Amino acid sequence: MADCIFCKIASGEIPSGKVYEDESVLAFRDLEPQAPTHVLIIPKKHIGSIMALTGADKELAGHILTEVAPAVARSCGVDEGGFRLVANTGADGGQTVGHLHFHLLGGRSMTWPPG
Ligand code: IU
Repeated sequence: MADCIFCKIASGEIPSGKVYEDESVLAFRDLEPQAPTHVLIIPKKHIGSIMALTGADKELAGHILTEVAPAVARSCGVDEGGFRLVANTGADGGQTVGHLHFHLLGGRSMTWPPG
């Protein structure tokens, strides 16, 4: 999508602190980290949020959950200590960028409930 900043990051038009990339997914360091490890995992194709996922995205969504997130956790060294994977969705969910992204946060103890 032309005016989507995460589409521009996915295409390389805007540089990012890349930690993982394959043909359909990019993971990069959040610009305002909320934990020692704070990585955003995004599909390269524009999907607005979890609510915009369709049946055609099952393989992509499964790939992110079963392969990419664990690989990023391992490469960042938070797989054994644990981490949080969260997709803020919509206004009440705190989503500020309208391109699906999973926050992978680790390197410190998380609290619950979130704010
Ligand atoms: P949210 O769940 O939509 O609020 O998360 C958006 C995140 O994207 C937030 O943590 C920002 O710090 C982060 N981010 C970024 O890393 N690089 C950017 O260019 C922009 C936002 I815009």
